[in-house]
Amino acid sequence: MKKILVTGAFGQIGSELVPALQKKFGKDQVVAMGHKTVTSNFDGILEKADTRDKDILASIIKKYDIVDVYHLVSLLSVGGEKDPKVTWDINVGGLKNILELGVEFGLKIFWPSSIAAFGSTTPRDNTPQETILEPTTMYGVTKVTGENLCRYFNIKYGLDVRSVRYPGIISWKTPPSAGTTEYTVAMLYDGVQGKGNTCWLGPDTMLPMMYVNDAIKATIDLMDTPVLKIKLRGSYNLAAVSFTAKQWEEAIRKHIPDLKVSYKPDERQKIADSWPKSIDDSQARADWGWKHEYSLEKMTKEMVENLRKEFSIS
Ligand code: VAH
Repeated sequence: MKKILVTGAFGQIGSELVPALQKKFGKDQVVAMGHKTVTSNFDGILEKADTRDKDILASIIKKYDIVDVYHLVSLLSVGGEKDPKVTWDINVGGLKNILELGVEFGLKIFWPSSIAAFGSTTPRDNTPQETILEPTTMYGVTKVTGENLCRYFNIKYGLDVRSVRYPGIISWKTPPSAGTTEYTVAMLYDGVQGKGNTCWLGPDTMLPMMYVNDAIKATIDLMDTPVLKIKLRGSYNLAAVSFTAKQWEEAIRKHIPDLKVSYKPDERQKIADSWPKSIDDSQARADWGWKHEYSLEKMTKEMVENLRKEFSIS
């Protein structure tokens, strides 16, 4: 049986990817690697390590005879601006360690890029697969660098590394972080708890978004795709739904009629304005059959229902 390593296993994506992989392959086939944030009651194989320590990563890969790696560790748009040097060290240094170990141990690797790889010179509507990549955040710079590293390691060493450019991912199981697109989760959490919400982006801000279930499906589907179908070794554009902050508010209000939202754009507005409004992901759909399942309405219904249970609100 294959042993799978998930780094960044306790972040927004990892905390849902690990259970999905455990369900598919069995708990004893998945190693969850965390660093500072580790869920106390985690049920599975747990390792704590810093992605910048290549020797520790190598020891984990040897200890469990790892075959597949989902390398999710990353500082995001807002956190990444607080200390750009650390962001580079973690996001690029960590990825380079994993790619080098991938060559050494013959690993198959998944690594997420992001719409943050695009910048204000990128066409914002139906952003094409091949386009201008001039990001204005260190997070975005590390994603463009990472895409080039993945492509180089595939060309130079034949490393089987696969990647998608995640849009804003929306989930309910982890509380909202301060990320640019997390205004969505923050509005939902406040609404379900009957609190007023102050949205840090303007009401007309449109961004490409995706429910976490779709993101997990795309991630596992890409790793399961026969290698001959993978035509792109930088990172595939990936999309589901695009909506404005006002449309998000209105979708939530269908379930929470007394939702109160005020709009007070902050420094994150500049980041959002440098990202696309919508994405052309036709190559992912053509090469490996990508298809999203969650509409804006379907995701808000599912999230409100789950958060009401989570907060014991009828
Ligand atoms: C952020 N949620 O806002 C992340 C995401 C595309 C944005 O990577 O930084």
